[in-house]
Amino acid sequence: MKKKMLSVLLCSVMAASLLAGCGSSSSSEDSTSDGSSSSSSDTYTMAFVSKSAGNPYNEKEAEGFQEIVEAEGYECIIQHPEEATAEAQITVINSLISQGVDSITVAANDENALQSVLEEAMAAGIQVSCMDSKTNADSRAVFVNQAGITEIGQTLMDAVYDITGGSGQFAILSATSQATNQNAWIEAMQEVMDSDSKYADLELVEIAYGDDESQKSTDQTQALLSKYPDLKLICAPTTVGINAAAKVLQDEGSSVKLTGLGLPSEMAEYIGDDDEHSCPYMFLWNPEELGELAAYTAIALVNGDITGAEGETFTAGDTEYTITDAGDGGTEIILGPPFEFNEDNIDEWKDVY
Ligand code: RAM
Repeated sequence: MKKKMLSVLLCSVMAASLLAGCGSSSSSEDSTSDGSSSSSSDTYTMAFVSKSAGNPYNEKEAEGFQEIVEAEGYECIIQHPEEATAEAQITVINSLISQGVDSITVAANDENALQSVLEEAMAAGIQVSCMDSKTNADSRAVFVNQAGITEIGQTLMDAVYDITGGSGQFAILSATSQATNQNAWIEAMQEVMDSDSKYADLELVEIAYGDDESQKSTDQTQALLSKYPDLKLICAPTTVGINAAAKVLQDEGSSVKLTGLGLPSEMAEYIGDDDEHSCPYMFLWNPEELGELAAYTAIALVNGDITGAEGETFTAGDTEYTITDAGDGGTEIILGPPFEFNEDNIDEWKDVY
């Protein structure tokens, strides 16, 4: 760490002397949050800041990110903030700025609250991008998005419609109330419901927030069950929430069904289309592949291969991606469509992620 500060100081002196290349490399000994230490070298340092610690989904994103960054010969710093809050991420990002990293990829806990710290990072020459959960357009070069927002909203509403038989009460168990990705998906679900009279007999009774904490998600599930005796289904667009709800519903032998976005490795025992299982089917994408794509994106940004502008293309592994309009004044790169996990394929996937 001392050595890192020295390197930052040295870097500033060099910049003041108008020597080229200072901001584009770093020589450091950084401890990653999982305790591993990246080696000292003269190369770019790429950081990933997840939503929070203790969420296996975030760890899988980080694994994919780190694997590609290191395979491509760069240094990697992974930071999992203590809590899924903007404040916790601001602390971490401030520290990354002082360390003089070259790129920061963030899964944002809040769309707008990170703006000033990320603008500071960009002003210091750091390439800023998002994955999984975006900031506003002014606070990023580009967003690496797992799947189209409308597509996820439609997919979840189709599942709600199908599993409930098209009528009755359902609730949403989300992550935090500020989470950009969950809020966008929930809004897309509501737009789908409003756009077609076929959903008119479905009633969304409550959006509850488990804050991507297991115990809080369990408590929120129990509260929904006691508040709404006629509830037919819970839709949890968060891997932490769906896992907690699945356990409550299955342990209690509840007739309330569940769908949403879950990790196959955590949900295998709850997936099945019978009374013994709480979740007939659910969806996700591969979080490791999302991390990998985010790493390729950050690398392309620091190397100047892309700026994040609409229409630019770059290669990630064997695949060529095109940067598109994200519809919020900024741009995005989409990994692919969400994938359905059900009783026929869950055994194949539960050991994959
Ligand atoms: C949780 C997080 C993450 C989201 C997944 C589906 O792990 O909230 O941001 O993408 O669920």
